[in-house]
Amino acid sequence: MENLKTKTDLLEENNNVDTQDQSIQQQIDQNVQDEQDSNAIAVTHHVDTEYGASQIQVLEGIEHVRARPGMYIGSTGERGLHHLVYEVVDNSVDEALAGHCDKVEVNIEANGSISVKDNGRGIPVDIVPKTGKSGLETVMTTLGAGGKFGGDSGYKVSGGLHGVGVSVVNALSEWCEVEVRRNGKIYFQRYEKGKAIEDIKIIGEEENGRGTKVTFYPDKEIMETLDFDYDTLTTRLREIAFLNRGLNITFTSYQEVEPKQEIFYYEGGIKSFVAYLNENKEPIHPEPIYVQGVKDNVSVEIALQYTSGYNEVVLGFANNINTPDGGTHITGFRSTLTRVVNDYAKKNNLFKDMEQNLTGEDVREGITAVVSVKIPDPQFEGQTKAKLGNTEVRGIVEQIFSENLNHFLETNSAVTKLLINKFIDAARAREAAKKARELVRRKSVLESATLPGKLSDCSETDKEFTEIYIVEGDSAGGSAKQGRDRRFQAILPLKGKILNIERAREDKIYSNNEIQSLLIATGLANAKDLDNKLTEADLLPGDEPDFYFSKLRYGKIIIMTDADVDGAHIRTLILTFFFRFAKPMIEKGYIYIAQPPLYRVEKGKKTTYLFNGKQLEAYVKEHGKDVQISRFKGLGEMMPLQLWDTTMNPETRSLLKVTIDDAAEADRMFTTLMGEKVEPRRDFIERYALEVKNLDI
Ligand code: 0RA
Repeated sequence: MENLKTKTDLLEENNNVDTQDQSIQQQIDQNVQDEQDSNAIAVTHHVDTEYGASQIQVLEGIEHVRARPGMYIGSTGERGLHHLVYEVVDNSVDEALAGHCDKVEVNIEANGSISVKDNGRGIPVDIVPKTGKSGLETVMTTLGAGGKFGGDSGYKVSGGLHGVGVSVVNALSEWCEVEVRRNGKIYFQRYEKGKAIEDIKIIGEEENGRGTKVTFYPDKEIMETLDFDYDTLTTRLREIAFLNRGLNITFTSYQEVEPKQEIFYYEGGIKSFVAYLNENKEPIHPEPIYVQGVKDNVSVEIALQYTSGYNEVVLGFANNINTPDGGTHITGFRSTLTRVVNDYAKKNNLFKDMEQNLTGEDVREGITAVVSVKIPDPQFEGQTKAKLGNTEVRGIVEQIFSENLNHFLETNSAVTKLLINKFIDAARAREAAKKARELVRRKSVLESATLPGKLSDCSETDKEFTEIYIVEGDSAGGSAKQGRDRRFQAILPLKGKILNIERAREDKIYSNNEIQSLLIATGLANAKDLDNKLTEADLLPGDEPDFYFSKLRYGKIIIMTDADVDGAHIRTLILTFFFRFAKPMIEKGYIYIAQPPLYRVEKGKKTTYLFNGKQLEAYVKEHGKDVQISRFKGLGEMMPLQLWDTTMNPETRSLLKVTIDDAAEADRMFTTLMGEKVEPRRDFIERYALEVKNLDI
């Protein structure tokens, strides 16, 4: 056993993995709540005393944010950095939702700061009796004041990561400046590390001027990185514009030689969102179906459009915040869709020889939908707070959606017929798929003693320690087999290019040999889940969260393909399979990508392995022209020991963990790379061909 890695070794080795501690999330919310409560109490106690007392409380709050930033913004890494921007933007979006603003400008300034400017009413500047300070200073320096203070918007989106308020951004900024246009004047105040360094002052006049501009420069003593990612911000700002019809968001980066700018404005709102998500798919009816209504202060908007494909994309939002784990709005949407379609089809005798009702899965085949609700007091539940919990929302969504959907079906008979036929097809395919799946399962039960012939299993059975390498082809399989540590590493070679999931229906997929090997070897064939493709969103409170994973045979599934275009293609095919058919595997962090080197360079007696052209260029620059370079054509070409040293040895390798940061973007990417249309794929590949960049899904 001496060489077998200890549990902690194996767990600690994911050095370059961006993991998010989910339990922290609950602490954050509790903490923000506590801070708000303690502020509220302090303020009440000191109503009539002087300024000083509440000032102390305020400072304590800010010091706490600076001492424990992770508790407020989740992390101080890239993710946390971007949440600072969202927090500030959300304040402007709140103002827009209240109907007072229709334009937001976000800039990455040349000096690396971020500015967010809106044309709303401007943060009030008069003295707040409770704090003895201006409204502006109160909002900027008191934890939780943003939400409690003023504002008559029906909905407080107050998104950001946790709706922590702009004072948290201020506290985590080296400096922050706010300009308010109000009462014909321009007010200004500057803060450093969360504290005002001067009184609010008037710096000019502007007749009819209105709005707020917040500029902040994150504190490098606290944040691990200050590099804002243009694409990340673009994606989120575009999403906000889709979710708030008519809102104009301009995003400009002045950090480039030529300023880079995007303007997001969608008259169609989430209808445009659905059209955008379907851009590279083949819609089977021209316009997305759009439904909207308000009941008991809950606003519901739904847009959906069916495509010729087989995947389901249903994105849920509550107050502009994505709910990847679903919740009551999504439950209401799904149950209504299934019920209304079945009722309609029965009433109009469209079922012909069908014996059973259509299932939820049948009526969601090929659907792209966005369900967006806005409610006064959203409750986010679950480990990652990614699920909407408000029970009243389900009934409201059901009522608004069923009336409108029924009306649509009754007044659009051509589209309706097309859809019902698609659903009936889906039901037939489902039956066929069930048989194919059962076959795989039976195979896995019958042959469990003899796992797929080409699997080289490991001897350890505790999956805390074990990992399976999925490799391409027999020769790579051979090298890996010899290079591995057979105690905890298993090897499964797949033959060439597995079936493209994106373009095949389920029954085909499950009868494919390579897919069957993959399912049986990993133990996924026995996951309960395969029957209904449950995702975590469907788990009920109290459900055993890891029932899906209990049959897995390994703790890590590592995709190891050649470091070339073909290898990238095969990797994408395998990832597509997991993304479409076993998404929880990705969500729970079971899937990894191995990083084999592309070059070996020798200088004198020293051998170095390099992973891409950039590294090679840098190496050659540093070590002159008298180095020997050899390029690996494939894994099969590497000596087993080389493969172990560079790619498989937990002590020295670097693995990439596959994550899904943005479900919508991930879906678009898979469609682009693997879908029906050739042209968008070519565009994508040409665009990224030169940037040897890991697809960060
Ligand atoms: C509270 C009250 C009022 C406006 C705002 C807050 C406000 C905050 C932010 C943050 C960014 N942009 C904003 N715009 C407005 C208005 C009260 C009134 O004028 O009656």
